[in-house]
Amino acid sequence: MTKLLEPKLPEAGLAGSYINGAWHWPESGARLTIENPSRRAPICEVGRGTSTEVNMAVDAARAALPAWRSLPASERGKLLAELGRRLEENAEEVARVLAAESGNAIKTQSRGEALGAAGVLKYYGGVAVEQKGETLPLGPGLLSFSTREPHGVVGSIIPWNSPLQLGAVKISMALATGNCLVLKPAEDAPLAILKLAELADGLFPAGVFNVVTGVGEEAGAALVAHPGVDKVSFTGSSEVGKLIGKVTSDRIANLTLELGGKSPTIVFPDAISDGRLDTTAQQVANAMRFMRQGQSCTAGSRLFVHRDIWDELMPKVAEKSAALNVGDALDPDVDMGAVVNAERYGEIRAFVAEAEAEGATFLIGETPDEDPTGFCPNPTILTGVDNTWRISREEVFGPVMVAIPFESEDEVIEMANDTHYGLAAFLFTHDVSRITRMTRAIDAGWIQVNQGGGQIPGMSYGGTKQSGMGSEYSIEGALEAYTYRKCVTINIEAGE
Ligand code: TXE
Repeated sequence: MTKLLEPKLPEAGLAGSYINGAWHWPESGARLTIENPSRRAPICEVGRGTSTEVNMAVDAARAALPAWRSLPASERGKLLAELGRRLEENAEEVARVLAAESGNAIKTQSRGEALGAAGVLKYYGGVAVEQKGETLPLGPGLLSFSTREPHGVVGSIIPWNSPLQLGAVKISMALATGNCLVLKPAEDAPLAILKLAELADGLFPAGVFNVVTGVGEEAGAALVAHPGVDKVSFTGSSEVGKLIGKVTSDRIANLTLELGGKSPTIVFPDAISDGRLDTTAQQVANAMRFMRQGQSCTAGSRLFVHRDIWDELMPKVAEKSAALNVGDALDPDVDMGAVVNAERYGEIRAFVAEAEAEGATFLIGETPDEDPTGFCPNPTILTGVDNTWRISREEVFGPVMVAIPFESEDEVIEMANDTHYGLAAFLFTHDVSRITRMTRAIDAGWIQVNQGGGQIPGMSYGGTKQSGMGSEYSIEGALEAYTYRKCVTINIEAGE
């Protein structure tokens, strides 16, 4: 067996809350145990912050706001880019912590996530200067212009599936646009964010960037409800997103939501002709995010394959997916690690068991073991499934793909859109007219054609329907969601 890599824990950051430029243990003394899902073993404890820590962090952010928003955007950008540089330099160390807490394999996921997060910080560092306004041609006596103003204090809540990447996006978008931030990472995976806070320590003025660790119903709910939080940005489940929407609408606080998905992957016959079978099958497996245990909001978890190529394509997709080496996320040879905790593992198990009982057939995989040594289910592809079954409609958030044959374009469009989600879609065809028709017809914020890649800085990424509102990863998204337009009209001839 290969030697497992060991993570170096965030030393200063174990207190959990980073408030006003200092580490802080919760006054209540309450702690959260962070576990390694690949080994079902505790890693360490962090503070379990509550409204007390949230209040302190929001106060610190409010105090830091006037000076921070007045800094030239290029100065704010420089600091973000420097954080990106520090993260890049320490990427291996941060990636190990990330793999340990999230279960995402170091080899295929966590290293890439650390470098990707650094790229996001550097991108926003560069484009921060693009916070431009407009002028209005109102005639010679009037000067009218608009500026883009930060909302003020942003409260961001992130999940555990890509904590570092999502954290980097929230930090960048808020800080680049002149907002101060209180970030609450997920209770299952706060450690990589604490490593990032360690790297940021002393870089930003105290109070500009704060982290409060804790559970959703306590620290998370307190942050969303705090009257000193002008904007909330949330990535997580649709259920919690709806709850947050009710709270923020009560006090008309600005809200960005990035929620779940049940994304379709659609493969037409020409996608496997002319020697393309192998690469298309690989990209279909990539789109499913098997290497991230399917724990990605964009996962192409509903595979629609044209009936004419079903017999040729499906064994190849099965072969590519089953070839992944499943195991401990810190094993340098492992491709696919563990799902995040016992609860998620249990839910995935229940989804698969239910589909099996309804008559689904396993092309690969099985109902996960009841009591495994690590929460590492195998890649699973189910056939003989209907698009109306629960497994085809709800977000399983595990390595489970359903595959359904189709015959016509109209039929597959109807099935693909028959969901309350609208986040991503993957289309495999080389027919330009079909690409144009299909991309127009499919309800999704992001459609990839002939590939199953990940988000890149600069793209405007976000969903429609119940997948959320607002977009992230681009300067346009940051300006729309993290600033408001202030219009100023000056009568320059008044009194003359
Ligand atoms: O998410 P939650 P969970 C989906 C996916 C997954 C399901 C449940 O289907 O199986 O959600 O995951 C904080 N007020 N996604 O339960 O609860 C919580 O502390 C304020 C898709 O882990 O939404 C954490 O920081 N905050 C998604 C964050 O919300 C609250 C990624 C996410 O946790 C809160 C994750 C409350 N009342 C899950 N309750 C995606 N879009 O990628 C919880 N939180």
